[in-house]
Amino acid sequence: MRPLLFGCWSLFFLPGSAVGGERPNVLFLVVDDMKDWVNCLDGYSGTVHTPHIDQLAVRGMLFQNAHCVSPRCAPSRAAVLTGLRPSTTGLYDNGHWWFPNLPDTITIPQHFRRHGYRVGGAGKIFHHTAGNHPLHLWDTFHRLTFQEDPWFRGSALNYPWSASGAPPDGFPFSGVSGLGHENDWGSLTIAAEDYDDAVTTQFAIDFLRQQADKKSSPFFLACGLFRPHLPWYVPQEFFELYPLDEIVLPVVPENDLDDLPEAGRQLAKDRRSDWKTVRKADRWKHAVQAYLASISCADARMGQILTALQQAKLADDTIVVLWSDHGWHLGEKQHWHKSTLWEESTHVPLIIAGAGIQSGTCRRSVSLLDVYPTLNELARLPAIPSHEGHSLVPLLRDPGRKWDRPAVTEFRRGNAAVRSERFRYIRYHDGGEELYDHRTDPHEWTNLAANRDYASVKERLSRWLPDHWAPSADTKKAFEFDHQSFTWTHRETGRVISGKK
Ligand SMILES: [Ca+2]
Ligand SMILES: [Ca+2]
Repeated sequence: MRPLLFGCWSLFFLPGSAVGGERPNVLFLVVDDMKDWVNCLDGYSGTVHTPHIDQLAVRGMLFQNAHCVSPRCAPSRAAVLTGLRPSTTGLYDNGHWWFPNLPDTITIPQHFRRHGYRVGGAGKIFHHTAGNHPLHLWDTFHRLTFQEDPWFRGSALNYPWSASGAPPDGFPFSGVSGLGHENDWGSLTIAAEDYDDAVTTQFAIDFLRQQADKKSSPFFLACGLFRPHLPWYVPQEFFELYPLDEIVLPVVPENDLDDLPEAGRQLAKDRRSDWKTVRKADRWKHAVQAYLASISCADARMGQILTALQQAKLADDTIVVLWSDHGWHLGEKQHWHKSTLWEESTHVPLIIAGAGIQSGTCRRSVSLLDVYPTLNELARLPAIPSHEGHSLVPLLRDPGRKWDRPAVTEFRRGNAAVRSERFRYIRYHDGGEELYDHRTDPHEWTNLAANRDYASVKERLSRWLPDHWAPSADTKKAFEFDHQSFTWTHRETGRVISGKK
């Protein structure tokens, strides 16, 4: 398929200012758990304030139908950064960390570094923040630090829910007991600049300021913001953007799950108890408010970074790519959290702008797996033959061009969704199926999988399902990790993987 679609196309097109001159810089912006509730994607029924994302979308190409490769942090990020599907790598879930399993894989920052880029990073790029995030990949890196909370500071892995110790004063800030630390929300009694994402942002801004004087080598800067991931701790000013009486809750039909196969019902049920707890405390609107506030906080941080890029006079020479690792359910399909194969979990913001990329919107169905090959082509780096995504450069040039390739999202071994421009087809490991027609059913309420009129649609989309599912990778528990030397030792084979080679 690839030669037919692409041929020698790329030989004739390179974006604007990158043609023939210096290689473009790359600003790689990652947000965590941000669904399509940004203003320019219109996923939220009320008003969401995302002026900086909207501005970036106006400046570049907004992919309106982009989907994650997997609806959880670790497998989604591993797929984007390695260019390989979970069904190929066996990295299916958050316990499967890419680094100890695939230490020789060339990830995006490594590929750019090998080709002369100065590579910097800050925040959450890979999952998890420490043991899966070797610093030897980067020229400079600032780890995600949860400075606002004494629980976080004490953590060996610098991650909130692995920490122990006394809860911060005022916990639970949401006023809902029984949700656990990870699920809390509110505004903390610290300065806005001390929040974790503000610290990450400041590092990115400082990096950009330093590059303003360095015209000799291009840079690749990855900046990973943690919000709107839980806990939804953001400064009060972002809560104030969303008066409670203006919050619009998702519509959740009581019988929505009746037409689901058993495997679908099970996914919907996973962690529903958190939603029940929230509703029992009469805090559903408050939770939605906190999620929206977290989106706006991330938007503001990105605005600061993009302003710094302009002030350093680097905007014209820098490709900006913005993506979220997956979406989130706030009650849709009676589900709370992520980890499903429905639109709420898979549909994400994806914008590519700068360095001569034209302004526009693209309705074609694309995958985050396409990010790596796209960046390679834009920066004129060698393509990596094993990559399973496809460069979106043809769509950057002509967003309305024919594009028959759907986006495939995989979740755990044997479950996948195929999203074309019009349909979503899901098949679970036990053969259970769902089919939704977005032309008439944007909320995916009516499962058409048993409707014989759609047999040919199902057949056509099912051809894109993985035909092979790799065995599950080793979980982090299969390894002994030495934090000081950043070395993983496989408990059974004795194989040693060093993060400082
Ligand atoms: Ca995530
Ligand atoms: Ca239904």
